[in-house]
Amino acid sequence: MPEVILHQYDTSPFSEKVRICLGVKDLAWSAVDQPVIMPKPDLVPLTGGYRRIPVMQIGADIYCDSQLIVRELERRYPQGPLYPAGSEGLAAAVEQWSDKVLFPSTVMAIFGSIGDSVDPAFIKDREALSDQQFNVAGMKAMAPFAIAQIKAHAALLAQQFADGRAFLAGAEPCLADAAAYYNFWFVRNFAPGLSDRFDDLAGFDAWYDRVTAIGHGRREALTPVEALEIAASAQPQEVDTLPADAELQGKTISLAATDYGRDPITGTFAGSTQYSLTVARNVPELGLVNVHVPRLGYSIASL
Ligand SMILES: N[C@@H](CCC(=O)N[C@@H](CS)C(=O)NCC(=O)O)C(=O)O
Repeated sequence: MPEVILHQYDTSPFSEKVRICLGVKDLAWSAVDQPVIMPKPDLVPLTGGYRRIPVMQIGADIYCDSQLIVRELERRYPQGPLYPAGSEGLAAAVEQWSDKVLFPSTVMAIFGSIGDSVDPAFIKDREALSDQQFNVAGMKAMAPFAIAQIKAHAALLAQQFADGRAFLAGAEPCLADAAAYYNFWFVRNFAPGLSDRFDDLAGFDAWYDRVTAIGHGRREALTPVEALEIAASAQPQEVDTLPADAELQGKTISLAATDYGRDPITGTFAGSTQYSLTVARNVPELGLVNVHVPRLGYSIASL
């Protein structure tokens, strides 16, 4: 059975980023399909409150946020580098740009265009997730602007292909490609014809097709119950702590995303790296699990 378990759903754009990275590494993995809206009774016991998708599970280690998931994939499975030598920081910076700058335009363009035909339960869920920032009427008004923004972002990427390279950082695909790609994948699949092909941006469509062709690695299916059983029968990996965080060791803390979906994860501080923060949680039905979040974009509070 594959070690890597991805809690996801097929229509999730951040999951698509991770699925392409699994393809770059040609990894075997199990997909646990989770609900698209709350409640998520088979996810929240693992994460301790975090509800967003995707979440990666390896045994009793739970990795929240695609940003940390891809970093952990790289640490454990270095083949098919996601952070290629000489472009490590650049790949991560392109990811930040895509997640934080391009993604909001993508959401606005898609839901401003198709919002009226979307299940009202989904709209209500996303309004709550975003503290009412997700607003279909507002997005409708902004959709033409958002579409123009998406095209202007695509033009930035297209500049990279002027020298004939196949992928953003060179001849091989990396995180930059997966991260830049998923926004266009989201538009293309959910509001086709809107702003998804750019024949006039030399090299862009051919790049998009090359990233699609990478695929998702070797995917199997796992039930949520099986995933919980795997967590219950495993022990978390040992984690180190950065010297700067030593005073937090053993303290009760809470970690939370700072943008949306800010449900806190409370537990005992268990470790940190330059990129991540970890809490240990003792869950009645699972035993000890370690929940990891990225440092970037997450707050930490001592309780
Ligand atoms: N920064 C997070 C963002 C994740 C995110 O916004 N995921 C969307 C789905 S693609 C989500 O969780 N939506 C609400 C939900 O599924 O409950 C990440 O990179 O994983």
